[in-house]
Amino acid sequence: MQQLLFCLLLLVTVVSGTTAAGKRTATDPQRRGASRDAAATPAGPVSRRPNILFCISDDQSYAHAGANGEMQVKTPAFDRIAREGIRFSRAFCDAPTCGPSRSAILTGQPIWRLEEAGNIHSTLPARFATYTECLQAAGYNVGFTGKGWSPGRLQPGGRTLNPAGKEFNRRRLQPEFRSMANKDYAGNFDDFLAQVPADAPFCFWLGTHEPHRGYDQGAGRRTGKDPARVTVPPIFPDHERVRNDMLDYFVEIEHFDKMVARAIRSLEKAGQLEHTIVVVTSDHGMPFPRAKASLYDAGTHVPLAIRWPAGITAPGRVYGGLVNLSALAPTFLDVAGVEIPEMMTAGSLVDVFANQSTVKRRRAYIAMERHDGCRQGGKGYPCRAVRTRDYLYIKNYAPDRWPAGHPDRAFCARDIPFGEVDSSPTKQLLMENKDQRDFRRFYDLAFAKRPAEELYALEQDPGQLVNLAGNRQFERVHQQLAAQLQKYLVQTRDPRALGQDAPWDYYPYYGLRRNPDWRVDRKPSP
Ligand SMILES: [Ca+2]
Repeated sequence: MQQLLFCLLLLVTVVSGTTAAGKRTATDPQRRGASRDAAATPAGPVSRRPNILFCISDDQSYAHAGANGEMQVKTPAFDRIAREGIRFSRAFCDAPTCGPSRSAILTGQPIWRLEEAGNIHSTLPARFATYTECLQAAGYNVGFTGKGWSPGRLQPGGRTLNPAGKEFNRRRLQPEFRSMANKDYAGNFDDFLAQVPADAPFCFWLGTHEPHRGYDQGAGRRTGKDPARVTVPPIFPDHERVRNDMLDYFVEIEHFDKMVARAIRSLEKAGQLEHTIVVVTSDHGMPFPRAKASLYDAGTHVPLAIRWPAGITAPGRVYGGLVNLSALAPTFLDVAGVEIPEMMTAGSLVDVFANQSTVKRRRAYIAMERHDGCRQGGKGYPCRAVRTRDYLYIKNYAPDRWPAGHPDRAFCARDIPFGEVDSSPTKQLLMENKDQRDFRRFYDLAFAKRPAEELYALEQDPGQLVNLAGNRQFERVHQQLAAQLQKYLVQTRDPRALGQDAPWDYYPYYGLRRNPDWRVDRKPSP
């Protein structure tokens, strides 16, 4: 009875714009330095703070989930969370690269505010608060399995524990295909649940290594999928090898979804499902050319579904506002009634849960600095983008550099050409056939240098193939978006937009180095 009363109370307070702790929600996605109530007190003894199960796949584009329209990917768990919660149709990562995207999720800040953490194979400095630490300090039991904050090194940033929480990775299994990790993610979640003290709320990060490459070639066909039925994005040639590459990627997404399904069953068995916010998403888009490690939708538009019976009004909705994944950190703190640190510039989504959106989320912002080490001297590919419902505007700060990495593998730490793009049958197909008429266009889309500004009109060009920057018909939109992007970057203190020294080209690189001669340049003395 007490629980029922609390659920009702929570619903009322969420709808009226306050949390269980009586604190106003932080619903402005672009707020900066907004004053906050100091009330960090968790809800009282009769109240029940929700648990959080955060499920994140590694490299999955928006389109590739059943509920988002791809019928050949079987994702019943994602579909259920969407059906019984909210499906976000315009959610974007903050950066299309594992480490920086995860750092933004944990800290609730865009990557240009995170110093070293703006690069992959780097560190997350301890001075940046994470939602996991804040929840732990407020009495939550916090853990993770699989891929948490990664890849990088903790020690240079002054940390000893993975920012995703205490590690639970002891249980192993024999995966369906060799390319998959042998971690029993759902079993590890069970181990975590078993040690949560009775009545303590918990926060768990279930991060799979799938569908990150490599793949078991032919896995898609072997599970009965039909290459002829694949929807080939317009950024790739419609070719058998591409279709099969995509099927193999689908199989790995299904592995992730099966783990989510098992974790949900565990919550049900423990009687915790109704008290748990379940989030299912990915760190960024598919590991294919012109996707991962690019600011185009294929690299940045991600699946996102959130289920929370006690706090989501009118479940089964689709929310079409523009959302960055960095909004999750302040959201988790908000629902737990924990104070949101001043430095978290992203805004909470609690008003979306209440179906009383007071904030018009018209823009998402995306950025990249150094992804892999694939240019001479450790140079990255600095770029920023603003995505609206109708347009994508990109600013490339160093258009003289190779966006997908240098063609000469001698300049790549991993010793591969175009090192931003993971090796794959699709990449290989483009490189092998670059001199053929039918392939050249796709090769250039993936690997050629790009102009300083790009503008795409999504209604007529959802694949983002025709750059309209410089087209007089779109001059006004172009200027507006460029000004909006610049304004936001200045407000959130991006060194690049402020014309200050941008440090990312000179931070250490802790990734794999197959090429012994590759190194990061020393920062020139002022
Ligand atoms: Ca990733």
